[in-house]
Amino acid sequence: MGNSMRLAFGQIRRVDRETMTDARQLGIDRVHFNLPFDLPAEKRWEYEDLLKFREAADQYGVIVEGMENLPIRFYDKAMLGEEGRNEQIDNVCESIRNLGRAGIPVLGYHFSPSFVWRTSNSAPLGRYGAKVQAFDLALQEQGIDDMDDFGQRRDVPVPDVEFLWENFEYFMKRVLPAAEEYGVTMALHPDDPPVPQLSGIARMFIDLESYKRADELLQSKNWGLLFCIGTFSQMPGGAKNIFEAIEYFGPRKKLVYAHMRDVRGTVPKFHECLLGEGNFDPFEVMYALMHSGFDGFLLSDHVPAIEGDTPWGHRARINDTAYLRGLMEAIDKMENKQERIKQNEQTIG
Ligand SMILES: [Mn+2]
Repeated sequence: MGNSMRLAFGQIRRVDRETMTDARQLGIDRVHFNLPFDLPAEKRWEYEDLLKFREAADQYGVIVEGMENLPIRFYDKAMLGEEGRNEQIDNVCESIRNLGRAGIPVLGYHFSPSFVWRTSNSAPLGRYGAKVQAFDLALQEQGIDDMDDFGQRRDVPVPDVEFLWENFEYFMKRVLPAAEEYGVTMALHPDDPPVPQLSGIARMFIDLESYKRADELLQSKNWGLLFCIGTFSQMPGGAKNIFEAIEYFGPRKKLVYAHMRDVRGTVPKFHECLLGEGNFDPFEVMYALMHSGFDGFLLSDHVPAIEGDTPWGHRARINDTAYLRGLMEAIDKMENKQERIKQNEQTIG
C-alpha cells in the first residue's frame, strides 16, 4: 500500500515528562501541540521558545508533527481587515519562520474570528451520560455561549463572507511565502460549527466548496486542510461530507493532517461523542483515508468527559487513540494478508 499515514498523540497543551512518557509507553512517538500553556506568545512565537519545545520532545525520542492554533490575538486584525493588520502579518511570518527554524513542520490554524462555538460544554448526552460538548443553533441565537475564552471576537459584525475572503487572500498571500521558504505547511481547520454566520460574523470554511475555492486561490504546496473530520461530520448531510473531501483532496495530497472525532446529528444541532457512536463508521473513514493517498498524521480531537477523567481527558483520549491504532493495524494486516494470498495464487497458478 506504501502510505506513511501516522498516528500522533495530540492536542497536548504542555511539553512535560508525564505526557511525553505516556506517549512513548502507549507506543506512539509522534506528538502534536495545541496552544501550549508553556509557550510564550505575546505577539509572536520566538525561535528560542519553539526550539526548547522541540528539544524537550527530542529528549523523549518523540517527533513533533505540528503546532496548532495561532493565538487569535496574533492575527485578529488580519482576519477582520482592521488597521494594524500589517504588523500582525509581519509577526505571523516571523512565527512561521521560527517554526521552520525549530524543525516544526506543520502549523494548524483557522480563519474564523468567532472561532469554535458550543452552547454547552457538559451536556450529559454521551453514552451512559458522558458529558459532551453540544451545539444548538436555536440556543446560540439566544446568546448562549459556553466556550473558553481563546480571544475570539464576538463584537464586530461581519455580515459579508466575501469581506473575509478578501482578508484571507491578503493574509495568505503574505504569509505563504514565509511558509514555503521555511518548509512549514499551513493546515486550515474548518469553521466549527459549520454554519454561515454566528453572532453576526460570517464563516468561510463551512463546506467542501470553500476549500476548493481556497485551494485554487492559493495554489501552494505548503497549504492544505487540517481535516477536522468531526466538523465535516457536522455539516448538513453528515458523514457523506467526509468521504467527498477524502475523495477530492486525498489524491491531491492536500489533507495535511486529520482530527479524528465524531458527533451525533448535524448543524443546526449536534453533540460530540467518542469514536464509534457518531455519524460515521470509523472503519469506513479509516479505510478511505488509507486508500486516498493520505500521507499525513492523525490524532484524536475533542473528547467527551467520561467519569473520573482528568480535565484534559486522558482516559477518553487513550480510548480514541487506541481505537485508531487498532483500525490502522487491522486494515494494514487485512491488506497484507490479501496480498500474500494473491502472491500464493500466482505462484501456484
Ligand atoms: Mn477539530
